[in-house]
Amino acid sequence: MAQFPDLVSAQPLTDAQAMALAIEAGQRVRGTTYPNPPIGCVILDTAGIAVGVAGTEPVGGRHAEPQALEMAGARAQGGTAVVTLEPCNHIGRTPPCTEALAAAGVSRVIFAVADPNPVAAGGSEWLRYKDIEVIGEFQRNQVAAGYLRPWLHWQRTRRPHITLKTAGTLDGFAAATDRTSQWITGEQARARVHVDRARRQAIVVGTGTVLADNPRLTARTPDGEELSTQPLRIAIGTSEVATDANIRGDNFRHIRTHDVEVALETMADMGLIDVLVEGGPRLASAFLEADAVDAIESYIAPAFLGAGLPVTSSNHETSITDISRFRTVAVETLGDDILITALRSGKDRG
Ligand code: AOF
Ligand code: ZN
Repeated sequence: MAQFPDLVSAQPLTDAQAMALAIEAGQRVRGTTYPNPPIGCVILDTAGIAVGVAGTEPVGGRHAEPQALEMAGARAQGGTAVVTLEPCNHIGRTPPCTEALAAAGVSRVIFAVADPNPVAAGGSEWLRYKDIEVIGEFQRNQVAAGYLRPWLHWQRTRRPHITLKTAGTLDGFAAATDRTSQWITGEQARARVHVDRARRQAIVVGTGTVLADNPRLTARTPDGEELSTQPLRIAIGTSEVATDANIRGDNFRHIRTHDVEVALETMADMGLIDVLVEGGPRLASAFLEADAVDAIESYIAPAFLGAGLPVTSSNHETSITDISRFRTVAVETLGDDILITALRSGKDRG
């Protein structure tokens, strides 16, 4: 069940506020629904009060809409459904959401992103045919450039969406020369990294980093307890991973290649949609040079090391035309640190 009673409202909401709530609901189920997209749905009663809020259940379970409708009960009659994705119009693993919305007597549907999946698309037309008012593309970019981006990328390309996470000082070092890195970024930034890991399907590092740092790559609370969702842990590279390495366990995979294209294809075959690459510097550079990085999440500490392990490290000579430039979509302050989220745009990237 992915119903969120704590998100229902006491006051009437504007459509924009309702969409923000739907985005929050979708965000909460991110990492638990793949290969289905993490979708949020809010049902507003005739007064505009949010009486049902839900997100997609794990695959095979219910979509967001029927769960939000269940919460709303009779109060959905004459109300509005606000959804982050166009309601599906197909009998897949579950019945069509369009029919559930019509049966509940909803008179208006607002969604952010049209469903690019040809099998599920066509919801708008069907709802309009049933005399339900449909407003599409409402705050589309907030959702399309936000947490739905990996799934949309996968729908277009059938390849995983790669987010590169870096953490370092203002002079671009991820660790000191002796590889100690413990307290470069502060507690808030580290807590955020762990929550972010739990939302992904896989966390990737190079085998060099596995050898040097022996990371666990689990998603944990600040007290060290493992979070309920744990992504796959993948090592990429040709070096052996020791039988007692911390990264090993049920959800460990080793992709034995140095070739980013091969690694991407292997991850696509594994059905991965939302992948976080965490380094080290060689792997980060290899992904950047292959233009395989779709988004970056860069944590920067207001500190200098002067020397150490760089955030990225390439063997190739570069000139300014080789620069990998991204478009900043968010800058957040986490304690003393800042987090820059930026997207690669261009071909196939929306
Ligand atoms: C919605 N609401 O919450 C989600 C939707 O196999 P199924 O039946 O689960 O359908 C999967 C497709 O449904 C998926 O590819 C996408 O197009 C849509 N997902 N649609 O109305 C939801 N998760
Ligand atoms: Zn549906």
